[in-house]
Amino acid sequence: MDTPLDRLRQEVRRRRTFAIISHPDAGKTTLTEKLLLYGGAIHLAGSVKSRKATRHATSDWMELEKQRGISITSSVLQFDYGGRKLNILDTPGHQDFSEDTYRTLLAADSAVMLIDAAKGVEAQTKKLFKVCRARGIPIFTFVNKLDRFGKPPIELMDELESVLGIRSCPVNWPIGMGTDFKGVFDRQRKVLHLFEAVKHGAEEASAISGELDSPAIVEVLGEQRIARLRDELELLDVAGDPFDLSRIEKGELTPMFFGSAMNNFGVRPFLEAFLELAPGPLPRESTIGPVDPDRPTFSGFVFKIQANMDPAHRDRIAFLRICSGRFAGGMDARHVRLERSIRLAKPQQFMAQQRTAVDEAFAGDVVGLFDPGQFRIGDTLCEGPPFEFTGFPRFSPELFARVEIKDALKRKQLKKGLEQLTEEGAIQLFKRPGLGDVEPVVGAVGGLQFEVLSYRLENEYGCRVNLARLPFAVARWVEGSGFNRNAFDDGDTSMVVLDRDDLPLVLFRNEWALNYAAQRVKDVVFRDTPPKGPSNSGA
Ligand SMILES: Nc1nc2c(ncn2[C@@H]2O[C@H](COP(=O)(O)OP(=O)(O)OP(=O)(O)O)[C@@H](O)[C@H]2O)c(=O)[nH]1
Ligand SMILES: [Mg+2]
Repeated sequence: MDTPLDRLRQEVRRRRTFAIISHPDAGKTTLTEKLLLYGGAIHLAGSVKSRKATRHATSDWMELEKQRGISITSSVLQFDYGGRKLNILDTPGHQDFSEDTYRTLLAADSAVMLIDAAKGVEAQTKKLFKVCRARGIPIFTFVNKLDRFGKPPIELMDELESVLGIRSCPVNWPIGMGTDFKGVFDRQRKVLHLFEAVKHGAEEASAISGELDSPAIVEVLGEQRIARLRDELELLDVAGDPFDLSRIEKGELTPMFFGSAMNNFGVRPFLEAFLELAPGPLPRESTIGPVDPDRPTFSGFVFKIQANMDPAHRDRIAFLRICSGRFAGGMDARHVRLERSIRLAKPQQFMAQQRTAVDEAFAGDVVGLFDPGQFRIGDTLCEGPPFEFTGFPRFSPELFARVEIKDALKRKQLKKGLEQLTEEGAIQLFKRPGLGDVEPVVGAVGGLQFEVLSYRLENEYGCRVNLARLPFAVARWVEGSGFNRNAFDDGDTSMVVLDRDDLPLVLFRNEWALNYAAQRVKDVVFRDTPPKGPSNSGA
């Protein structure tokens, strides 16, 4: 009979947790939607931006995402496919939302990097690739939008090497592009998949598969195309890197796929190969060394907090990546930062906005926990002696605005809205010393975050605000006996604010102003992250 440890190992082994990353607009949300379609998790795929507003992509659930047709916040989607349990993390590409993307990447064991065939490797893709490479996780490349005319596949392989410094190994190879994109050739199985378009890509595309010389294939493609394909394949065999799983696992070689997410072309071949090649849950670094997923005691970390996902519930959800063991509903776990034990309700499984309670979850899974305000990004939960997961990226805000309320009667809603939305981590909330909750200051890394904040304050809390931009660009926490608030608070070159733990910070106009101030005062230490308080606060 299976012991609990055997069962844990089996469950862990069948999990695949991955993030989809790229520059804006390459098609992450569209591909995610199609993976759900092929995985049987949805029966009709929605689209990111459809004027007829038929059905929206599942992972762009937020009102503002639907309106703008862009992803603003990362989405968690779970489903079973072929005996595997998939946790997909669809991330936003826009750099103003990249904090969320960076944190979400910590929850993934591999990444699917999308490349727009016409645009090649773009700026934001480059940054995200570096983060994945630094973690040493395998990166799978999906070249998208082959239904449009783009760069030749060989050129894209070169670009991966010259821009990202990674060698690639095409697992499949496209036949034609643009309106002439006919299908992909599976180099390992030596089988061709030819596509037939389905209306708007809402349903699965049908495909005929066969060997290169099968009469049905020759009839559709013609001798000439087949001859060209044979030449290209020969060239790849000689010039390309051989398939090498150990190099893929180390992130030294990227398996490459081609397709059109919009038309569902190449999605199934990708999904099937990906599930074969992608690693299961990997160990995570912590204060007690790497934590193995098979470790029998439960542990995990919070990498994301989201308020008001479901308008009917108006609650907050903390997303937990389980790093080891089994999570059962009703269990007690140690909340390491708060130094106490808490009871965990049933874990919630997510399909973007929709949730279902499950009785248990295992290492590798991403689950949601109700958050009455007790979680922060970076928090560790564990059974047994306390330890903390490490390596959380911290961000220092560079843009600041004063929050001015338009209707003074809504002050209560504003306070609640600001507290809850800033807990999500994308916006930091500061108070002015002595002013309490009046005219608080918010800080962010990306300007669009302010737009999202004011939209959500109005939409989710019924509170209209004006965000008056302040002329500061650098925030430093200050410590030391030499710190004199008044000397820094002229409201012009610098300004003093307090963070959520009432620790003082000085906002400066620029680095120069900071350096100038630093030279003139003694016994003051300036830090770009909070000096004490919760470690790994993340925000
Ligand atoms: N022609 C073509 N268009 C596509 C394809 N895949 C996606 N698109 C379109 O490209 C646009 C962007 O797609 P999204 O899926 O929102 O891209 P994204 O990478 O999620 O974008 P962000 O989340 O905002 O970073 C949409 O208009 C899609 O319909 C494709 O295979 N072919
Ligand atoms: Mg998206």
